[in-house]
Amino acid sequence: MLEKMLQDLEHIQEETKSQLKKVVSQEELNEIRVKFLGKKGELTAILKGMGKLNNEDRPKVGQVANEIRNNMEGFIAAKTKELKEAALTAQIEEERIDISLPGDPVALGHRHPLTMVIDDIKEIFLGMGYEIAEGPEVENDYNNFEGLNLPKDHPARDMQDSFYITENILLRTHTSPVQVRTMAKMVPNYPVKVICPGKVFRRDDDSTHSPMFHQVEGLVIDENISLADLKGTLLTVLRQLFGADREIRLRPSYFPFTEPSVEVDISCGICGGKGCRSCANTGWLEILGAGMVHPNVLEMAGYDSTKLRGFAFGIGVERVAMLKYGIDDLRVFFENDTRFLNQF
Ligand code: 2NM
Repeated sequence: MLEKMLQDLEHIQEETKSQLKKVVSQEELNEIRVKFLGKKGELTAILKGMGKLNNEDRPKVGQVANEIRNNMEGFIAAKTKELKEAALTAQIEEERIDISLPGDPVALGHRHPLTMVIDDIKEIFLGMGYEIAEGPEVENDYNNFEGLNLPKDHPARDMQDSFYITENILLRTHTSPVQVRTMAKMVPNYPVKVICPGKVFRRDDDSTHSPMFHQVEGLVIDENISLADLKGTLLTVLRQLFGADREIRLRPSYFPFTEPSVEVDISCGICGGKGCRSCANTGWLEILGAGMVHPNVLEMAGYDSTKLRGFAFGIGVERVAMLKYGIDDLRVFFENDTRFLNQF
């Protein structure tokens, strides 16, 4: 009886050990635990026979049974740990990030061609000692018109040409109000040497006009400023912008805020001034407007026009970019088609 029970106990221990070897899942492991150690399991079944043992043998079997239960629990615990570790290893393997894989390419943007031209112009003027001034795009009547010698009945103030917010407030039609603000801030100090880049707005819309476009205007006020200073400055700037081989010419023109006023042409970069299709056989391309600041403008700002003079100019950024890059329709700048923009 005793021998038989000890053998049986030894047997279920060995049986547990060997069956555990084949276990690959937590479910199978639980089945084995129930089968050998459960309330209705094999160990319990063997121990039911203990009642038939004599008083001497019972404690021996009890002691061996305890040892064997501990061993079996130990095997199961070890297997549990093994399964958990295997599961974790599998999970880590599954989630592993292959750091050698190339990443998703980031589409790199770049400056807009108009920004490139504005930056070029700024750089040139900064190199000549100018300061850069900026101002609001929504302006009052005085800064946009009145202070620039454009009285209330002047045709350049036509409602057709401007976007009005109220009778007295409008989207600036040029960056000149920034020069007016600069003069108001500086007066009576001089010299004034500023450029004012920015967006301007006019009620125009076709292949050469956009309701929003960009200007860089400039203003110099000092003693003894002459038209020669203006011409020399513009020649220097335009040669840096378009190439050292370019010439310029000044033609008489009219602006309310300058007297005299000029249109500035640059020699054609395609034919070198001989005349070709792109310059309508003239050899010249119109590039900007300029002039000597009207004494009324200086006086309204508080400067003594008998002591000081100034020159001013206005460059259309889109026009410069179109000439520089050979673009014939200004609207492409604002359509944001990356096939166009990526060419620069
Ligand atoms: C132009 C042409 C000529 C100009 C004049 C002034 C100011 F404020 F001094 F009066 N600012 N900008 C000016 C002169 C602008 O643009 C074609």
